[in-house]
Amino acid sequence: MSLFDLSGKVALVTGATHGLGLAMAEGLAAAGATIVINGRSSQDKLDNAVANLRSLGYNASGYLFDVTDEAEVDKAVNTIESEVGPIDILVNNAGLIKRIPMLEMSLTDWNEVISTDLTGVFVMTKPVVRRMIDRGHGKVINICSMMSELGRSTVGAYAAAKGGLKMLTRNMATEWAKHNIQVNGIGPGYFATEQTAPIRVDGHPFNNFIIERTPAGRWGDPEDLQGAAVFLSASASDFVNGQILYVDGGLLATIGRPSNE
Ligand code: GCO
Ligand code: CA
Repeated sequence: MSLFDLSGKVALVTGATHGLGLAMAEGLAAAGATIVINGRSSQDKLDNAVANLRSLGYNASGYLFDVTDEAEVDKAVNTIESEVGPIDILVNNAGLIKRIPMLEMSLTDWNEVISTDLTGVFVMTKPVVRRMIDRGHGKVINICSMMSELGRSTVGAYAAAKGGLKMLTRNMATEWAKHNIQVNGIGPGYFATEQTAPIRVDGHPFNNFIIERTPAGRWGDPEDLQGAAVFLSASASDFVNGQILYVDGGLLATIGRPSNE
């Protein structure tokens, strides 16, 4: 299906040594893309993830850099484009969460979340999109969250960053659409990853709460994101711009239900 074919495309997925990033990288690879994954701190983890993708028969490589460091990012984009090829698809997935009540959260913690989850996307996207504009096409996918729409106690900084990322997505789409660049977001619902492991423990009240709160009645499997990632990377979405596609088992569609229903 050529509408969804990514053969010949290079996709960079940030924060993709594990979890949702790695699952999306795999999905793009399965659709034909050459994959570049990024990690921030562990060369070993990065090498393992690349080896894994290669063992599945995919064309993959990895680059270690920090998406919040402008000089490192500029250098990495240069190196990737000369060693692998022009980046056609950028998935801004790198992010972190700190679950701390707001009045107990230090400014240092706040700044760390905002700088990775929001500012990092600004820093990462600029050098990539400059080159996309020169080439006349490109796809950017920003990984948003339920917290782009909803609040929850203890995740104030994360919600502020992910809500900001939704608006940054719309603004990027506004500025670059005329260059044939599509910028969209994916908003994952509650997924079974390392990030949610502490709140997914069997018997943990939050675990039951999420299963009941989600119409599909389960946590998302990272593979549930692959279809959305391929769609927003492929020519099938060439006139879709500035949208956030929520992949949430129906969570945002509903107010929830009383316990006797
Ligand atoms: C939390 C969760 C969420 C999710 C996700 C939801 O503590 O509420 O970790 O923030 O990870 O981003 O879409
Ligand atoms: Ca995981």
